[in-house]
Amino acid sequence: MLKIVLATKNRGKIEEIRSILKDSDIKGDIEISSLLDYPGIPEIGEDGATFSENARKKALTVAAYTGLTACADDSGLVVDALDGAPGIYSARFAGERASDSENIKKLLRLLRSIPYEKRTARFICVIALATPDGHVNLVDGECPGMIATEERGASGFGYDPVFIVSAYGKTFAELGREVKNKISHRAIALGKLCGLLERWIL
Ligand code: ITT
Repeated sequence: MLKIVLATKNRGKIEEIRSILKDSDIKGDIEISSLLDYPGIPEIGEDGATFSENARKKALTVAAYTGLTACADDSGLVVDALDGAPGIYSARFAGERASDSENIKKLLRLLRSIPYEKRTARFICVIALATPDGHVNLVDGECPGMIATEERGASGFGYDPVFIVSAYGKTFAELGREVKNKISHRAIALGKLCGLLERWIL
């Protein structure tokens, strides 16, 4: 049994990662915990210039702290009309401790005058898997879409109520967990991670 600690306190991420891994071929071979089980761990500063640098740092720090294999997700929303913002700053777009709703409000305000066809965006997710002895593997996933003009739907977290998946014409928050977890940036990255873990464990 491989013990993996998810290097995050974000409940939205934890729920999605747990649920996707529960449906995978390696579900019987892994035991998942998260930073919610390690409340004493010091805050990890996200000072990298890319999703990959931040994911790598979070995974290595948590693997060293816990002595377990650690899996870190660094993700965010890249909006073309904003030159890639909020990008790696997605969690703190409207300020250091900003809520999801404050971040969404700022995004919609900045895009106020941008017509629908120019509101193209994508979610990016980079996942780093690190061992306590300092080895790191990186996988990634992307999901293209459009930014809505108002919030729609109640499922998910973060920017889900304003991210429209073009193929469905609905936001992630309207599509719900089951669909999101099949097509999201995180689902794609985790699919690759499972392939990697299968070769490790099985
Ligand atoms: P950890 O660093 O503890 O994992 P965090 O929330 O700070 O938690 P990130 O730095 O990776 O995580 O920022 C990711 C932000 O991007 C997240 O807070 C959301 O605002 C947004 N985001 C990422 N994936 C998303 C998704 O699937 N749906 C909606 N928003 C998402």
